[in-house]
Amino acid sequence: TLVVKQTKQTVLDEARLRANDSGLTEEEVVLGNAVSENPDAIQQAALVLRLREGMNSLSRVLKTIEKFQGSVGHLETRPNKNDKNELDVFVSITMTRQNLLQLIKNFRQSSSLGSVSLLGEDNISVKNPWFPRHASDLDNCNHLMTKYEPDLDMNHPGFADKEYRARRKEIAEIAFKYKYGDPIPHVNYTETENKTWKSVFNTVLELMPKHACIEYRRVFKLLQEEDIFVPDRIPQLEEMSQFLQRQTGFTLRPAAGLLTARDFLASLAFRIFQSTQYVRHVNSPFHTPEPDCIHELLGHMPLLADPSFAQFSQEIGLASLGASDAEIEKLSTVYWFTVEFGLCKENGAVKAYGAGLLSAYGELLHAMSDKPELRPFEPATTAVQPYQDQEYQPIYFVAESFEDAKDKFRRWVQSMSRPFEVRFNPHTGRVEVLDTV
Ligand code: HBI
Ligand code: FE
Repeated sequence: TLVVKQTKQTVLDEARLRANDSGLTEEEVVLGNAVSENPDAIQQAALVLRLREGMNSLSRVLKTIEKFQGSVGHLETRPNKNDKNELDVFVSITMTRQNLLQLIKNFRQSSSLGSVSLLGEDNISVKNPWFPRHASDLDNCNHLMTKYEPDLDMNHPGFADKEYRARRKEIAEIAFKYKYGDPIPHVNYTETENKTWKSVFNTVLELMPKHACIEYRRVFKLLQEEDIFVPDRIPQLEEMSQFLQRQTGFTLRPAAGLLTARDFLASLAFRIFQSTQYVRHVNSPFHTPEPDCIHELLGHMPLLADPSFAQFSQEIGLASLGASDAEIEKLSTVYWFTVEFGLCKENGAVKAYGAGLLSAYGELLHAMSDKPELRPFEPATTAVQPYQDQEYQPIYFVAESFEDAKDKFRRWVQSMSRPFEVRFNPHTGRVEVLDTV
C-alpha cells in the first residue's frame, strides 16, 4: 500500500500514478481520510475519479453523491494528461460512513464509472482492511472478552473458588501457547470434571430423541459408535477435531475463553471452530455464564459434522471478514439466533439445532414450551433483534431447513456494504478477495 499523508494535489497525482502504473484507463477514487467504524458517523472523504465521458459523467457522479445525501465541499477538474478525452476529478464530500461505503460500492459496480480503489490516511483502507487470509493467521485472532470470566464476573459460580480459577487458568494457558498446526494438547480431566460432564451428557441423552433435530441425532449416534461420546469421560478436543475433519473438514483450535465476535467468526471462514477446553464449575452443571468445553462438545460439535450446517457456518465466517463493526454486530446476532439458539422445522414439528439449547436442558424445555414467541428466520429482521445472554430468550427464530436458511442468508449478505467479495479456495486454504465489478 502507498503512504498516505497527502494534500489534495498529491492525492490526485497519486491516483494518476497508480492509474499509469497499473495501466488502468478507468477512474481512480481515493478516500483520503481515516475512516471511523460507526456507520452513522459523518465523515469527510476525498475522492479522485477519472471520467471517460467528461462532463456527462461528472453530472452523473454529482447526482449519485446527492442521492447518498452527501454534500460537496470542493470540486476540481482537469483533463487527463495522457488522454484529453478523460477528465480527472477531485471531489471532497461529507456524508455518513454507511452512505460513503454504499456510494463507493455503487461507483465500483457501475460499468460506466469503472473501478474505484481506496486509501486511508492511517493506512486504514476500506478496500484492504486486515483480516486473516489463511488459517495460520488465526494465531493473531484470539482477542478475549473477559467480562464473564470467573476472575471478573461476580455471578460466575467459580468466582469465590480459588482452586477452580487456577485450574481454569492452567487449561486456558494451552490456548495462549497454541500455534497453527500444533496438535491440541491432551488435558487430564479430573474426576470432578468428568462427573460434571456425565450429568450434562445424561440429560442430553434423555431429551435429545424428542427435541433435537435429525442432523444432531445422527451425528450424536456416530460419536457414540466411535466411543468419542461416552458418559464417563470428557472427549479430548484433538480426537473431536479429527472426527470433524473426516466429516466436514472442520477442525478445532483451543480458545482461552470468550473471544470477540470478530475473531470468533473469522475462524469459521476457514472451517475452524475455536473451542474452550476448561470445564464449568461443578456446583452449576446445567448453567455456565461463559462457554466451556461441555457446551462446545455437546452443543456445537454434532452440527459442525453435518455438511449443510458446516457450510452455513463457514458462510457466516466469510461474511464477517473485513466487515464493519456494525455488520459484525448483525452477523453475531444472526449467529446467536441460529447456531446458538436456532429452531428448525422437521415433518411439521419444531426441533432444536442451536448449541445453547442442546447443551442446556433448562432453556431447551423453555424453548419447546408455549412460553416463548416463535418467528420465522428472516436474516434482515433476525439480525436486529435484541437478545438476552443472561436469561432465557423470549423469542426464537425457526428455519424451514438448513438449506433454506443458507439461501436466505446468502441473499441478505449481498446487501452488506463491503466493497469486495471473498471466496475460500479449498485447494490453497486461502481466502481470496474479489473486487466487486
Ligand atoms: N468465543 N470461545 C468462544 N466460543 C463461542 O461460542 C463464542 C465466542 N465468541 C463470540 C461468540 N461465540 C458468539 O456469541 C458471537 O458473538 C459470534
Ligand atoms: Fe456456543
